Amino acid sequence: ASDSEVNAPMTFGQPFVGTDSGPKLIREHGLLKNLSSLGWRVEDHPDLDFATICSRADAEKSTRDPNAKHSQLVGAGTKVLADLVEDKLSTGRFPLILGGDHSIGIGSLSGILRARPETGVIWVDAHADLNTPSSSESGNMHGMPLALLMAELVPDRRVIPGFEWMEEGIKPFLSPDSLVYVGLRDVDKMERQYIKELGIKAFTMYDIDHLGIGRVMEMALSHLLDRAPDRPLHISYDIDAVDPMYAPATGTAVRGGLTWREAHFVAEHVVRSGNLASAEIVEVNESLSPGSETVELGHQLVTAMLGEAIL
Ligand code: DIR
Ligand code: MN
Ligand code: MN
Ligand code: MN
Repeated sequence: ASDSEVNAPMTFGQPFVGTDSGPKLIREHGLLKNLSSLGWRVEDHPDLDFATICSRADAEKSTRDPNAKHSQLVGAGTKVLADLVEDKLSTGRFPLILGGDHSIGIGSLSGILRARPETGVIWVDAHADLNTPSSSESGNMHGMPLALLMAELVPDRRVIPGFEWMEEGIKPFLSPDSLVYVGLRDVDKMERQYIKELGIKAFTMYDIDHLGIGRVMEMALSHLLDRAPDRPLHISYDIDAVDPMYAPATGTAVRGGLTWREAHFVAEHVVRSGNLASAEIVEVNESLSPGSETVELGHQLVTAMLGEAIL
């Protein structure tokens, strides 16, 4: 099997510096060696340089837009990421995307849906990331990636400065029934309404407490795979899904999250389906809790998503 590691150290989707250190730190934990020993032929990529992908003049235009902060930068960066991910998939590789903040999901998913429109998505997160520029209370684009992928929520992305590219070629839209959430516990009022209106399958921390992570993951995969057993799956793993006891080094930590084992189980169970075709980990920001085990956990979750099992 061939794996392509794409490093996407985006920071512009949220307010903290340091989110760009994720790819470097996770690799310093020996990621490439682990992946090789799991049998992957790893094709390593230099970090995407998001600060220079977008011109300074363009960057200025959206820096203070309260509805979609730094949208020119996020838009320019995710355009490049989308092209790269699409290319990797169409040449038969497994893209592993290391973020960066979760706004990179706009790019990863656009590329994935262009290459394989039937993909099902598992979004592991404390948050729903389903705000539109007008519903968002923060204006931070890491809270918007899924809304920008759904025609029902943002039918024309070209109105957002920096996202003119999103109507080019095949329109990559994610159907609400191709998405399942795991780990939610901090959902904004409008996001709650969208989840209900669109009928998006969501497993919150309540469901995990109630049913256990085993049953929840079975139900999550059966939602995506029962009617299409061969469809590819993508997992987008926000480290803030995990309890801050284990993953404090992230920008928007929320108490009451996944335990160390539950976090691993999510990845391990998705791998066992045999359908996983791409994976992403985001929002590791070491500088917010230096010396914590967050990076180690991120590294372990990546190796679990790439197939490491206990036995
Ligand atoms: C909040 C927080 N819903 C927002 N979102 C976060 O800003 O839209 N996503 N932190 O990861
Ligand atoms: Mn997120
Ligand atoms: Mn989150
Ligand atoms: Mn977050």
